[in-house]
Amino acid sequence: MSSLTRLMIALSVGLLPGFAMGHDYKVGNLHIEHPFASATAASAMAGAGYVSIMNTGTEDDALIAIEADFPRVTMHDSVMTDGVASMTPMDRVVVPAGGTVTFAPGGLHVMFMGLDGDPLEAGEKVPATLVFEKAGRVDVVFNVEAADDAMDHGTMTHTMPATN
Ligand SMILES: [Cu+2]
Repeated sequence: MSSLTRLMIALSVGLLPGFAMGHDYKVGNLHIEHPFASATAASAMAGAGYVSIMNTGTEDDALIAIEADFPRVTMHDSVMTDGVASMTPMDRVVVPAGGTVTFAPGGLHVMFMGLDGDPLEAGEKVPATLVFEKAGRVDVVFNVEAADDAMDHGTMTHTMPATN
């Protein structure tokens, strides 16, 4: 999908009521704070996205899927073993009652896979849908931000072409 198409989708999403109030979202008892993705190298095959989800309810919920316009979108956890980082695919990420789950560099992250020559660029908006077991679906926008080089899991681990 071209940057222009993404931009047009972002603009139309921006017209929805509530969007201009701030970069956070609500569905049921879940508050979704500041979804963002790291800008990637031009040759990157995948990018990493991050978000914080707070559950103010009295029942656990779980994030079970993230949909976006990429060949594949998955959730990963990063585990450091003897100084070597490896990624574990996650089918569901529990958002405990009264708790907060934070996707952040070095830990849980969303992977936008199959960029293939169309990198994530700072300032770009990536529309996505978060799917929760109980609360259901909510449309969000991941803001692409300049990568923090020291912590850039996106560039460090997701550029191996053979892993597509
Ligand atoms: Cu990953």
